[in-house]
Amino acid sequence: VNHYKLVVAGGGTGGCSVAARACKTFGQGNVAIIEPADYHYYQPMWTLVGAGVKTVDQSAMPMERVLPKACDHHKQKISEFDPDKNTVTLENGQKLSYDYLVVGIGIQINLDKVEGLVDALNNDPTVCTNYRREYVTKTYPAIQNFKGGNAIFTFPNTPIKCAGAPQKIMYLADEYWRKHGVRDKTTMLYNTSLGVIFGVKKYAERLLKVVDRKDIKINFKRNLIAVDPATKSATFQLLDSESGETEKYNYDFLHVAPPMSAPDVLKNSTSPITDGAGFLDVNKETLQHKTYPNIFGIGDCTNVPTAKTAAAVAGQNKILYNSLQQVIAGQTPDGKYDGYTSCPLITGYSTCILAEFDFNGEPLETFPVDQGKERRTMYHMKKDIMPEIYWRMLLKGHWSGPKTYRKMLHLGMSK
Ligand code: FAD
Ligand code: UQ1
Repeated sequence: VNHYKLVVAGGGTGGCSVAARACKTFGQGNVAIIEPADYHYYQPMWTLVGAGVKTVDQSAMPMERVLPKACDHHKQKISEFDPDKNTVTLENGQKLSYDYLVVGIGIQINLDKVEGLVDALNNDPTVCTNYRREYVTKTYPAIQNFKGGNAIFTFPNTPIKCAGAPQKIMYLADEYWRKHGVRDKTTMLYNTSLGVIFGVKKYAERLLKVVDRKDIKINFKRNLIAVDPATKSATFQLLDSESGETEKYNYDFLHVAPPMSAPDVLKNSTSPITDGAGFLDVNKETLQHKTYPNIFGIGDCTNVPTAKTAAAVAGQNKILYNSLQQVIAGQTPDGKYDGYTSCPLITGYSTCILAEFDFNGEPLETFPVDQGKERRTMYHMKKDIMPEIYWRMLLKGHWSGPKTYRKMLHLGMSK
């Protein structure tokens, strides 16, 4: 059994940002990072990849280039957590033991939970999803080849990462189809499992205006349960119907936001480390595990009750690292994560509503302007500036969100 002072599970946004901080102080050979993937993807770019603004290669970096040099990289998947023995088992059977464990293994995408979806994604060029590397490159050709008819965009009946992404691609497609003369031959539908367009009232009100202006029809409480590429039909469960009624729609274009869940490996831990829904059970303010004080969690795999985004990881990584240092020093963590998260709601090829909010769904805006307005500046921030902040600062452990800037820009008057 190899022993490490710190094991970091996952080399995604959260894992990298914490490992980068830890490697500086723990030194060579004391930190292991366990990550099976060949590439690290900047997933927030995938909306723009789907819209033909960026290429998928621009969102990719070889994993070796983003993981801190001073950590030992195990290119493996974790197959089991054993929190009582302080070990993790890798897929090759090797066990690693740790003093401290940080879990950042993301959220699991369950394509197989929608009947026929995998078949449709593999064989029907009009069905796409920006949520997966292997399918995000289908979206733009599908938009370009669309000649009118029914275009349907879905939102699943589960927690998802970046809850704005299912509608951003819809606004981009609308603009594309208007420019290319097919929009007047098109019915656009947003079929969402939710009862609202967005969870924060201020931005929901503005988005309803966007949908109205673009003549998109929203059907609330519709959950995609089956896709049949042979008949080009999509079946939705009516979530308000007690008798389990369904509705069938013909599609000529279908963008799916697939169902997601906590990773199975967390639920299969030898002793429970998750909450009832299967997400890692951590204190939402300190990110320390509720029953194992030497375990910490970051990002999409935790039950921190905020929108699951890279922006939230930015708000969390420094707080997690401080908690870890306090525990090592024998102190009680006193961090107070406020739930900061952000969703750049792209509403077209040059506009964006920059939603930023906290645990209470209260806006927590960085700039001293009304960010609920569609703005060109915010579009450029999202397209050109955020990737730089991500690769150069967040993954290197130098970005803990815009809080300092928010305070400065609001002359100290903001939370
Ligand atoms: P991830 O970055 O997904 O990393 C998880 C890592 O764990 C992966 O590298 C994976 O290979 C690894 N892993 C999984 N299982 C195991 C295992 N068993 N053992 C070891 N390693 C494992 N966020 C924003 O802030 N703004 C946006 O505009 C935005 N848009 C988005 C658009 C799309 C289409 C998508 C898909 C996401 C978007 N996001 C956005 C969300 C953002 O990408 C995620 O919230 C963020 O990457 C979460 O970081 P994480 O570290 O929790 O998980
Ligand atoms: C952010 O910090 C972040 O993480 C790097 C994102 O993920 C890509 C974001 O989308 C946003 C909006 C932020 C917040 C940063 C600023 C400057 C408002």
